[in-house]
This record gives sequence, structure tokens and C-alpha cells, in this order.
Amino acid sequence: MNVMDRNLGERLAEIKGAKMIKSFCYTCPWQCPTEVFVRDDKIVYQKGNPEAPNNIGSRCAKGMASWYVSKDPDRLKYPMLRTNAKGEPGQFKRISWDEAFEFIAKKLKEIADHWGPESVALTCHHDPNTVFYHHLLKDLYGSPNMYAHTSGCEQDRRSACLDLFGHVFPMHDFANSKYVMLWGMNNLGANQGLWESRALMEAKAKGCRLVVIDPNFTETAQKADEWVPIQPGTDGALALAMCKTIIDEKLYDEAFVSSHCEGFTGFQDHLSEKGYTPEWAEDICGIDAERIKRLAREFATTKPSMSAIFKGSGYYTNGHDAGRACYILDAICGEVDKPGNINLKDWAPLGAPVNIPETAIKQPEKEPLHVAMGYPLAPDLPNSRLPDAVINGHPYPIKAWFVHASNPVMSDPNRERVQEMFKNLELAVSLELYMSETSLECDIVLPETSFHEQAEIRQGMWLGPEVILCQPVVEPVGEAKPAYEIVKGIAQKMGWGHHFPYEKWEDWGEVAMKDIPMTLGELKEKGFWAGEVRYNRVPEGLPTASGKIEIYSKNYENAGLNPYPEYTDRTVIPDDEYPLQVTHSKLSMHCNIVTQNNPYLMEVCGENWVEINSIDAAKYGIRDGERCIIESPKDNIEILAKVVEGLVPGCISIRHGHGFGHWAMGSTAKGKGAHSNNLMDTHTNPVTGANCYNECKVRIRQAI
Ligand SMILES: Nc1nc2c(c(=O)[nH]1)N[C@H]1C(S)=C(S)[C@@H](COP(=O)(O)OP(=O)(O)OC[C@H]3O[C@@H](n4cnc5c(=O)[nH]c(N)nc54)[C@H](O)[C@@H]3O)O[C@H]1N2
Ligand SMILES: Nc1nc2c(c(=O)[nH]1)N[C@H]1C(S)=C(S)[C@@H](COP(=O)(O)OP(=O)(O)OC[C@H]3O[C@@H](n4cnc5c(=O)[nH]c(N)nc54)[C@H](O)[C@@H]3O)O[C@H]1N2
Ligand code: SF4
Ligand SMILES: [Mo]
Repeated sequence: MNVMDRNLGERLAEIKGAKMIKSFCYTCPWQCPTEVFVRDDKIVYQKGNPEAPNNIGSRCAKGMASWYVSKDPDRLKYPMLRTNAKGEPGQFKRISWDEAFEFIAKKLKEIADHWGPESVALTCHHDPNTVFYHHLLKDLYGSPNMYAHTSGCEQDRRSACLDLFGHVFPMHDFANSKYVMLWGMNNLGANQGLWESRALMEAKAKGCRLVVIDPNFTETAQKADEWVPIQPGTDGALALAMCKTIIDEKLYDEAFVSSHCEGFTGFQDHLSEKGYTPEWAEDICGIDAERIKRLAREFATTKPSMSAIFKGSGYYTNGHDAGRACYILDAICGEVDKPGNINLKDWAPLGAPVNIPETAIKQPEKEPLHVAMGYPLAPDLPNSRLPDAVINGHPYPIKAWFVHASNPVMSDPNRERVQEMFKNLELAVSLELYMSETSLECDIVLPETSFHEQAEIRQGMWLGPEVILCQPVVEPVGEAKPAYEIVKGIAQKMGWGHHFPYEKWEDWGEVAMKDIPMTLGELKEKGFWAGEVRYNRVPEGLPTASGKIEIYSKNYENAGLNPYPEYTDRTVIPDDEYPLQVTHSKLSMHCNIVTQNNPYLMEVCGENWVEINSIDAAKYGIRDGERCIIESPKDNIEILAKVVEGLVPGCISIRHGHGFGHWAMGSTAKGKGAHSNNLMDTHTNPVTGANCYNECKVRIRQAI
């Protein structure tokens, strides 16, 4: 959008008599800063905040259409209590907030008395103000089990980043790069903040070479200089073979590795001992050895460069070492945290919004669940193992689960097992906008306000440290409450109400902002605070055991694993009976399982589909635009087929979103598309605890 268009948008909003409020969008996890124009309690126009560094004045279709969430008649309006037995389709009655708080507080006290506070867990995806639940359930109640959703998302990448760089979430400085190698990262289809996609395309226009390694000719691959169609689950082999070429041909950065990398010489020996040559990788990856060598040489000799992953190399039982190998390419070429590299971003000094005094903080007696489960290196809960704790009490019993802004019945693998787990919980609380499939399995469902109806202050997803503010722009739907009010209500019933003394969001907002060089008033005017973008932090020392980039991982050594990345086959390999390998990717017009009740987005993309190569389509009688049946050893689904040329034969790609009863009570979403997560069994990455959605073999036939 150019400046004229922007002014036109603003002028139109003014003509409509709207008030502009700075906020951010939380339809997807990338939280673009926005300007929201409101009149008569209705959002009449929205656009990106043009001053924010991680925006460019624009928003994606999902963000533009998000106003609908604040008026969706299918939203939850009241607290709802289950009235029938678990395991049957949930029936609910409306209750008051006071009854809801009383019910939860009573159960929490009983569970603490019988099982200990450690038997309560919380998980979230979107984490809108989840921190308040942490203050209640972790600090005051004493559960160590406050988790997010990462094992269903970029857990393998996160684990690789932590091991090598001690950094939880590096960003990408595409704008300054001359060579970008993306391993199954589909920025233009699954956008990770619009500014990153824009920066990538602008860099490309200035001559940056873009190489996309992906079994699928994705939206990003279509814009690339080179698409490398890789066999699924084999990125580790390709990256290790590229490392070997770079080292054998002495194309690595000798000064950088000797000063800043731990274990380079050992790695060199490891590659030789294992025989990780391009010739070895050729058949595994389906990419010929000469091409592997050329890619390695190009990557090592074009600077600045970046080898970046998100989830493509993950979702497999070998994803942990694949991720490490992809990042070791950056490390040996000295391409870490310089302009044009992956960026070890600084975080803003944002404080906790609630100060619980030390004396009131309850120390848990048991170790956190992921450690007790035998996943000490997992950056988050291996949530496909949660049913073991709930159903079998292993490693210790989990009796209550708070599910915040997440729909694990739809999002985790092996849906039946997830549903089975709910039957065994003494307390399951859904904190939601909708009566989702997960809400339907819970004992109590609490309606939260959406990001249009509440305040939030968060870390921004940008290269530099950044704080972003979301402001309430319209009235809450029904009796929906923001997280702070819900936590306060439960805390009062538990006798901890005095820890939550604030009457309005600005009060806790000021507490959180105390170390940020900007007042809350200024933040409300501007919508964000941004600090300086820094580079070259590697020589300052990294928060790893050695202070260096750990090619030799001390963490792996301590866990009894090979400190250097190895290549192992994934566990599920197609065979004669189930000859096709499942992979997944996202839909550009939807976010996960969040947007399918939005009629505007559904008009553009009303269902999800499976992509299949024309060779396989001919072999199995699948026709473009018609329905097919996908069968795994475990379940089957009927789904729309798209026959494409750009997909590795032997592999299908299911676009994720839609399906099942989704939403259980959403009139637009219901019955549209197909849900694939019950096709796969529970496979968990043995080191990171990631869900292995792509460890799934299937056969396909035409639907009759
Ligand atoms: N429009 C839109 N944007 C989104 C989301 C959304 O749902 N829709 N979701 C958001 C979230 S939660 C996330 S985590 C990010 C996800 O961002 P990405 O990880 O970039 O998105 P996916 O589409 O899941 O991409 C996975 C890619 O990996 C490829 N792949 C599969 N197997 C392999 C393999 O073995 N090797 C390689 N190299 N590639 C492989 C798939 O073909 C696919 O293109 O996107 C975020 N943004
Ligand atoms: N097969 C397959 N499975 C996948 C994926 C895949 O590509 N393929 N992708 C995986 C990835 S990357 C991820 S991140 C996970 C995500 O899976 P989940 O953790 O389930 O998260 P979402 O699907 O983003 O959102 C789920 C719920 O959040 C609710 N919600 C949205 N905004 C708010 C809010 O402000 N407040 C509250 N209280 N609720 C809100 C929505 O109503 C929705 O029901 O799924 C994973 N599952
Ligand atoms: S990229 Fe995500 S946060 Fe940004 S406008 Fe789109 S949906 Fe909203
Ligand atoms: Mo994700």
C-alpha cells in the first residue's frame, strides 16, 4: 500500500467519524502493531501502525477480517458448567462468574490436598495475558507445570537455538542478507509477521539469492531463485553433507570458529567418521551430490548469508539434530548475528504485571513434568506425553488442566487419545472465545475477551527490543472477562485476592512498564516502544555452558546423547500398504484453528485440502478438485484434492485447519474441510519432545 492509499484509508475513517486507537493484532502469533478505527462500539477500519518497525502500514487478510471476532454471534457469552458425564458429548448450563470462581477454587483446594499442587498443569497457544494464570497457579498455588504449546509448533527449532546459541527465539535479518536458505519455512504462505515477508522480498529485489528447501513448491518456493525438493524428514542428512563440503573445501570461517565455536575440530572428525558426504546424502535426500556441493559452496562464499528453519525440518523423530545441523551451517561460516544473519535479538526489560512477594511464593516439591518425563532438554512440555500423566499417572499424576487459548483436541496428534485423557481429569478448565472441541471435553468453560476487547502489553516480534500494546477498542462480548479479572476472581475465593489489587488495566500496565523508558501514557499514544537493533553479540559471550556457539553440545553430553548432530531415519517410513508420506503446511487465508468461523475468510478459503503430485494422482486415480479418502493405519478422512506438479512424489501435503466438528458450536466453521490429526499415532521426538505430525504413512483413493 503506498502513502496515498494510507492517507485515503485514514481520511475515510475520519469521514466515518471514527476514533483511532493504537493496538496490535493477535489473530496469529506475530502480533503486528495496528491502528484500529472505531465508531459506535464497532471496528470500522484497521490498518498496520506505519510507525512501528515491525509493520509497514499493512495487514494481512486474516488481520483485516479479525474485527468479526468482536461481533461473532457464536462467541461464548457466559461461564458454562458441564452437566453430563465426561466422555459423552458435552452438555453445559450457564452459571454466574461467582459460581465459576467458587467451583474452580474448591476443586483446586481438593486437588492440592489429595495430590499436591504439582498435579495441576496449564498449557496455552496464544498466550493472551497467560502470565496472570502463572501468578495464580505457579507462584501462589505452587505448580511447576506452566507450559505453552511449543511441542506442537517450533519445538525442534527452539531446542536447536537454545543448544547452540542459548537463545530462545532468534529473528531473521532478511533485509541485509545476500543469500537466504530456508529449510521448509514458508514465510509467504504462513507469514511470520508481515514485515519479515516484506523484508525478504525487498532483499530479493536487491539481489539476495533465495533458496527454499521443501518437499512442496510452496508460496515462498514459488518466489525463490531455487527450489530444492527434498525427501521429507531428511534435512539433517543434507545439512550435514553441506557442512562436510564446506569444511573439506576450507570454505568455513576459520577465525570465527576458533574464537567463537565450541567443538569445531571434533565436528570435523565426526563428519568424517560417520561418512556424511554429499554422495552419502544423495539418495537419502533425493538431491544429487553435485547439487549439494554447489549449494554448500554458494552458501559459504556469499556473505552475508542465513540458513533458517522454522518447522519444516521438525515434526519428525529426527528433527532435533536436523535443526542443529541447519544452524551449524551458519556457525561454521561465521554468519551468526551479523547484519543479514539470524539475529540473536535482545528482549525488552518488560516486568511482571503483578508482584507476588517472595514470602507468598510456594516452592513446588516435584520437578517439572517435562523433566520427570525424561525430557530434560525439552524447551516446553512434550504435550503428546500428557495423556500418560493423566491416564496412567506416569511420571506423576496430573489431575487438573487449564487450557488457555488452545484447542489440543484439534491441534495435537492422535485426537482420540487426547479426548480419552479428558475423561480422567478431575478438573478441566477451558479459557476460550468459543465452545471449541476442547471446551466440549472440559468441566467448565470460561469466556475470555478477545484482543479487541482487552489490554495487553507484550514483547514485540522484531529484531530490536520492543514493547507492544493492545488496547480495548470495543465492549466485551456478553459477560466475557479478561484474564486478569478471571484470575482475580479465583484468587479471591482462594484467599489470595490481596495480591491482585488493581481496578483497571492501566494499574498493572504501569507496573509492567516500570523499566521501559516510556510512560504508559506515551505507550497508549504511540502503540509501541522500540529499542536499538544490535548485532555481533557472539563475541560478548552467549548464555550457553561454554559461552560460545555449541557445535559440541554440553547439554546433549550431560543428557547422555551424542554431543554432535547425527542423522537417523525417521520412525515411520511408507511401505507397500501405505505408500505415501504425510506432510503438513498452513493456509495463507487462515491461522491454525482460529479463523474458520470468520465468514469473510471462509468465503475466500472455505475448506482445507490435500496436495498430491500429478504422478501419484494418476497412479491412485485422484482428480483435481474432487474428494479423496486418505487412510492411515489408524483412521481415515475425506478431503478435497489438489493435483499439483510441485511436490515430491511419494509425499502428500495436507493444509492444516478446518475439519472435525469445528467449531463444535461455530455455525460457519462447522462441517467444513477435514481434520488430519487422528491419522497419526503419538510419536514424540525423543530429545525435544516435539509432536511428530509428519511421522505418518497413508494410502489414498478417490471418494465414491
Ligand atoms: N497464514 C498463516 N500464517 C501463519 C500460521 C497459519 O496457520 N496461517 N500459523 C503460524 C504458526 S503457529 C506458525 S508455527 C508458523 C509456521 O510457519 P512455517 O513453519 O513456515 O509454516 P508451515 O506451513 O507449517 O511450514 C512447514 C513447511 O515445511 C515443509 N516441510 C514438511 N516436511 C519437510 C521436511 O522434511 N523438510 C523440509 N525442508 N520442509 C518440510 C512443508 O511442506 C511446509 O512448507 O506460521 C504462523 N503463521
Ligand atoms: N496436523 C497439524 N497439526 C498442527 C499443525 C499443523 O501444521 N498440522 N500446526 C501446529 C502448530 S504450529 C501450532 S502453533 C498448534 C496450534 O494449536 P493450538 O494450541 O490449538 O492453537 P490455535 O489453533 O492457534 O488456537 C486454538 C484456540 O485458541 C482460541 N483463541 C484464539 N484467540 C484467543 C484469545 O484471545 N483468547 C482465548 N482465550 N482464546 C483464543 C481459538 O478460539 C481456538 O479455539 O497446532 C499444531 N497442530
Ligand atoms: S500477520 Fe498475523 S498479526 Fe499480522 S495482521 Fe496478519 S494475522 Fe494479524
Ligand atoms: Mo505454531
